Amino acid sequence: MPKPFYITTPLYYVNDKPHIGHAYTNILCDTFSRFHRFIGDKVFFLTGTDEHGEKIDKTAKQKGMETQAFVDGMVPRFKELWKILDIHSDGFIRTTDLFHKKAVQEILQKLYDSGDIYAGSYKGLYCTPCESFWTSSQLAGGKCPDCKREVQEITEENYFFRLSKYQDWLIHYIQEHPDFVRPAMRKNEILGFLKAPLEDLCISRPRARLSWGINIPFAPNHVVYVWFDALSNYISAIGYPGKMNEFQELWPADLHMVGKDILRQHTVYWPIMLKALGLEMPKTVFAHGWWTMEGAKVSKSTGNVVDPAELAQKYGRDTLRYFLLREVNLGMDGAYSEELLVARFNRDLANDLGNLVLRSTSMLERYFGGKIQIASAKNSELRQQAFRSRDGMISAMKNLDPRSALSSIWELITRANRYVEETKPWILAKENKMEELATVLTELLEAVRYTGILLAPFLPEASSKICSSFAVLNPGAKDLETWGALTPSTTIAKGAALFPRSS
Ligand code: ME8
Repeated sequence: MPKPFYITTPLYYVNDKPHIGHAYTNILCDTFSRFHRFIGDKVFFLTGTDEHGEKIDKTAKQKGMETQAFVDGMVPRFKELWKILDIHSDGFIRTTDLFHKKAVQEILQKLYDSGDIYAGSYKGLYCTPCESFWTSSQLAGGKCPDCKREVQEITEENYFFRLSKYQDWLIHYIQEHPDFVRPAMRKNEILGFLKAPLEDLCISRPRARLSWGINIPFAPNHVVYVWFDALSNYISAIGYPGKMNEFQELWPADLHMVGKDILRQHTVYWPIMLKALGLEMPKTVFAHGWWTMEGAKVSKSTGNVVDPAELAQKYGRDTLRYFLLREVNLGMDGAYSEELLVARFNRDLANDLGNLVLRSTSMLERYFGGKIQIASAKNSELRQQAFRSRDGMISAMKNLDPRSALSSIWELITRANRYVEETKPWILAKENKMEELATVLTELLEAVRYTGILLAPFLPEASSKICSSFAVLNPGAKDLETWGALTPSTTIAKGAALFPRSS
């Protein structure tokens, strides 16, 4: 039995509600997990929330709330958004889950026992009012870049993780496994970063400054650094270290999808943590680009956020998915604007796809009462295009390229629309060439059926509407093996408009 495809999103900070950037990563992972189910794989899709650390503690305090009560109130906002966007994960982990905290403590203890975590002292420039450490290059005129007050050099007892010991191993690993860090430009970026000596990572925070974190078993006056805690989720969520049988069924992860902002944590800290624990490396860490608005990253801190739930409500969740998947090459940044989204909606969804489905089902109804008259041709041009589109979609998705996958599907949609223009069924009807008309409509509707199946991983709602007209349940690659499923006994109901234009 092949191992299930294990795919993860980052765990999002719960200091604010999710925006379009978070929706993007989850839509990507949802699409990849639907695709793998589509081709017959078992899948485990994990997402969740990152709830410890200074940032969240501060936000809760500013709101005058207990931190636990604050995070408990924020998590449903993420879950609700995933529901609104039709995102189905198999697991949802919170870093405040008890089993996760226990796993992190066991991991810490293991690494302490093996000598990869050691006690040392941390020296840095600290701004007391902002509770932040700064490096000398970050200072503004020698002062805190945030509040412009004096900083002090302080020394703290802390615990460190021996990244330096594994630097040479990591460089070789990345070089020898071209699929480990993708896209290639991010692999080069991280190899560039690894040219300088890697410093050991401070993985503790003194309780005196921060108590909202996981206790370190061998250091009662410290809590663990939030990144060490959060990264461990990818193994704790699937059973490490308590349920090793379950864990072995899923590990290593096939795909960690992350934004390029957290590349270093996932391609330096994380692989070294795994190596030190004696675990296998994930197959691929893919860093996608950023959605920007007016040149700036869409982000909570700049406040230029777009609410994905509102967009889904206004234009439909398939439209939002389609726009995000189609507009940019995976890995590159994309400029977000509502005008671009509306343009995609009008051109690709309402015109190309919506019209194809509506006019072909309407013609079958008008001319033949919705009944297919004859079987489809064995070797038509539409059939050849359909097979090309299927093969193109599948290989693009295996190559982590959903944009090309959609282009392949649109080649079939475009070809089918052109087929209508070329064959002019309304003229055939007028001239009473009913046999020719029956052939044309069968070919056309077969192309629509095929398109509906191909779209399943990308536009689940539209796909299921199309597929249900053709009585295809749980569409998958298995339904794409043959051309000619339509027979004279098939009746196809005219569907409602798939993408009615918003006013
Ligand atoms: O970094 N464009 O959480 P976070 C595209 N808790 N994607 C974006 C984006 C944008 N403008 N803004 C955010 C954290 N994202 C940590 C992760 S993992 C063990 C811990 C997406 O809430 C993108 O996936 O800041 C990015 O990596 C992630 O949200 C950051 O989410």
